[in-house]
Amino acid sequence: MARYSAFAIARQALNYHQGWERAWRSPEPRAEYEVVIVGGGGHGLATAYYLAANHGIRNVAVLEKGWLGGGNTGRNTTIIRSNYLQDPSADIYELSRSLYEDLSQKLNFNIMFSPRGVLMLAQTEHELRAWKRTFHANRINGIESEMVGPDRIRQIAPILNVDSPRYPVLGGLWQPRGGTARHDAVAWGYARAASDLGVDIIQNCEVTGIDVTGGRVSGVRTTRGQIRTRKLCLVVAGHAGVLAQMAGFRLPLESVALQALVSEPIKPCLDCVVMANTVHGYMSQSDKGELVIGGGTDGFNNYTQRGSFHHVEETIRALVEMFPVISRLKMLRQWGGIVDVTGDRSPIIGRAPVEGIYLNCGWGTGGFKAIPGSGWATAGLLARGEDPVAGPFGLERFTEGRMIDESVAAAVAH
Ligand code: FAD
Ligand code: PYC
Repeated sequence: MARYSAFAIARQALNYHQGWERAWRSPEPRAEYEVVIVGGGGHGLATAYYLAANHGIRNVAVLEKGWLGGGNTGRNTTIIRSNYLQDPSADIYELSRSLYEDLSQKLNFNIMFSPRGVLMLAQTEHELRAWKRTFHANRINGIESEMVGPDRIRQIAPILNVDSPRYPVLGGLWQPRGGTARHDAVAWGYARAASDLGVDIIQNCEVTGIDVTGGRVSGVRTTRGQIRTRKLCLVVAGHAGVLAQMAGFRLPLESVALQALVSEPIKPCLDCVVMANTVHGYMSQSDKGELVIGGGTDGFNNYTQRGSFHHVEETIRALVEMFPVISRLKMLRQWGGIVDVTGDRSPIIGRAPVEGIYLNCGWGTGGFKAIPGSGWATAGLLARGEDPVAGPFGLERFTEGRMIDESVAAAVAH
């Protein structure tokens, strides 16, 4: 595939940009693959890319029922940070964050990684203690984060109402190399690079059944025919339970809608990400000037990809309290995604109860930041049968009682 560069843009400009080739191939599905990945979101595509790039396994298909990134990957608010509490989480989220640093160069695709800093506010004594504990855990795990007081917070985010009468800001956990990236570019960048290495990316291909023969996976049935495989990786986020049911097992997950909204675009006024978990809302500003706003999950399980109205009201009320200057802004659009939430708010990466089936799911409200690290670890698991980073996240932790409790770090109420 031709390399993207400033010279390529100049060359194409001479030809009115008529000569660009398609970013990834669109092949017909073959009858059999060494590895089939279901789900063309960030995690599925990154897994396919690292299988090819790190392990030389290229006989791989990614099957996506809609379009790439049309699930949660293209619907999230793009916060990237690694300030988690538990050691296994520190390993995977910091691996991920560090891979984001030069991902644009590695993939030759501008994913617009912007390490603008993420600030998580403490507005109660309890929250302050929780963030201090996380800060110390971060230090032990070599993750750069900092406890900051109200004066420093005034400098970091001048439009923030630090002296808010209901919940004054007492401090915060600041991760200076956290930030954002362009979500769909992450999916497209991995897709293009994986396709270039020989991975078949097949859109509009819904998996409707999973064939299990003698306790082992033998293939999938899809809207574009049957495909044989002995290694099947399910990476379908909110639909993980549906796919598990096709293979005859259940997962400890709940699927709920999480929603976000953006305001009309305004001039730059906020150059970091701020999360206010006590009042419950978070906000950043996109390069286009829109304020990107998110709140909590719906209180009931559903597959609507919309989210309920009362959450919009609650979230806006919280953010107007914290950022009074936004009170007159108009909302531009609102949407939702179906997130797959586990009991300990940590993901599942590991083998399924059916031989040959592997799982990457349970990222819940926080998996965008994890895409590179998760793809790296899942590819290792598929290629070698085990992976040091993926290891602790196996399904067996729920029966062995080895929870990886990240209910505070998950940051979004559910
Ligand atoms: P997805 O991107 O959902 O991909 C799964 C794919 O599987 C979909 O494209 C779907 O179409 C496909 N699929 C489903 N069933 C089938 C089938 N039968 N056959 C074929 N394909 C199928 N995380 C953060 O880290 N930071 C944030 O700021 C953040 N904000 C969020 C805000 C919102 C509103 C939402 C909804 C989520 C947010 N998240 C955030 C979470 C993050 O978006 C997800 O954890 C992550 O994108 C999951 O990626 P994925 O590849 O696993 O799933
Ligand atoms: O995981 O940081 C996060 C997050 C913020 C909003 C949704 N998820």
